[in-house]
Amino acid sequence: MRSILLSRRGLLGASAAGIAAFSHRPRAFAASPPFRLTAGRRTLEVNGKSAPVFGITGPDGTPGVVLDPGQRFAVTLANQAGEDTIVHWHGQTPPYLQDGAVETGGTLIANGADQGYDFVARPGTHWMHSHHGLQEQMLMAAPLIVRTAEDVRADAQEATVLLHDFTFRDPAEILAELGGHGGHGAEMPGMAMPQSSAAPETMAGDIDLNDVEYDAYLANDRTLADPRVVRTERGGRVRLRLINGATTTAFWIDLGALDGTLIAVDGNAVRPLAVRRFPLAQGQRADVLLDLKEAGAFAVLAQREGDRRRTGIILATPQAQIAKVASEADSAAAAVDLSLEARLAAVQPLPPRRPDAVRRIALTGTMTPYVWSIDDRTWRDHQPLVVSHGQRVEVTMVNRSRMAHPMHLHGHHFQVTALGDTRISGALRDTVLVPVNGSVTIAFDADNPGHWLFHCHNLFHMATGMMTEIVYDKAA
Ligand SMILES: [Cu+2]
Repeated sequence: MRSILLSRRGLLGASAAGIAAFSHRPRAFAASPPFRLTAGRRTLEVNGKSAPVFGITGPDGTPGVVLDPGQRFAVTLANQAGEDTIVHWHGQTPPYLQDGAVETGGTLIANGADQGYDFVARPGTHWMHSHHGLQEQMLMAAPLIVRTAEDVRADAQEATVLLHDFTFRDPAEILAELGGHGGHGAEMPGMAMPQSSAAPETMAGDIDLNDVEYDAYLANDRTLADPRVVRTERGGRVRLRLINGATTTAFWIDLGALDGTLIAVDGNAVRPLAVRRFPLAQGQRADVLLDLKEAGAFAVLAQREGDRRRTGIILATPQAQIAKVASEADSAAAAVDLSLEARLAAVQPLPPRRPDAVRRIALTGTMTPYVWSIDDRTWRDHQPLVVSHGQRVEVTMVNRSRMAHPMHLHGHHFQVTALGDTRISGALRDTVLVPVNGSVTIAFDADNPGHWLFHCHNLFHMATGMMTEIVYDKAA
């Protein structure tokens, strides 16, 4: 098994052997030239079968990028994927033309071409993924970690875990079987679509879960049959950087025997909270501190909501025996919910201020026909949320559909200010779950002018149209 040793007190140098993917060893300071990322193709072995997938890798072949404190996001993205692409820097707050979304002014990168990016990096656990077609389903996703000076000083080994849902099938075929036509809602509203034969969605009372069936669930490209093993020190401290990069799957993170302390969500510090099992919706991140008091091997698991299937990695102290962990839990997990959200509080909340602009949107759509929308409009007929530069904006999202939607706003981090009718001073985030029959209110400062996508992070919901934009020009 390959280990993913990470820097502890900066002891591991660049030449340390065995550092494979997802290493956090500081890379050379890259003030110039820009860090080079390649969006390319690779082959993954899953369930004993090889599968062609995409990947986004740095010069040393490891996925994604880890930036040092103060380092700019100065990146040249080389497209070697064999087709057009564009990559979104999820969690970053760049000028909007560098956001990585064609719909809001970004430029598609042709195969063989490069594109440059240069902006102030926002610290935290973030990620990058294709924002073109269904490439994200084929694993065009990678971590984007920006460390703070405090992270570097902290006596903690860092381990990044990128979760994914994996299929051997062509994602376009899955979308077609769902009855969706893609292209952000090029379908005719109200047109009868065949009901999906591919995805017997899990029924849990009044709600639909898991609209796509997968062949495997991956943590750092591996299943539990052959998981990533992170060697740790006994008595050591580990900082997990968990990223849900799955396209349609929400997970329950299960720390098993370990007591965790949640310290950040979506790259933003929260008041430390003791956790053992908590939800992580598509697009969301969570940073968790673990103290390995005892020697042994400890699984960090991610179990699919409404299902027994799970994935994960193993933390193992030296010489610890690593027992096999079953790929299925004893019982199905519940649907993800707002149980964690209600307990989160930002370390640096937005300054108190009355909102200048208040908007309310309904999350709409159905499984049959498979069309997802906002205010019953797909992207093709979307109504932009127009606000003004400098405003405090509050948006209430009311879920009128039978599926939960993890809603992501590009270019901003918002504070969760109400769950239903209950006001909270919640976490700062860029992605929040809006459960069935629920509503969530968020507030943000309109401090990054441009056009910003605001969409469901279920890839197939977005592909069939569940997307709008927030728009404001620079104040004169
Ligand atoms: Cu959705």
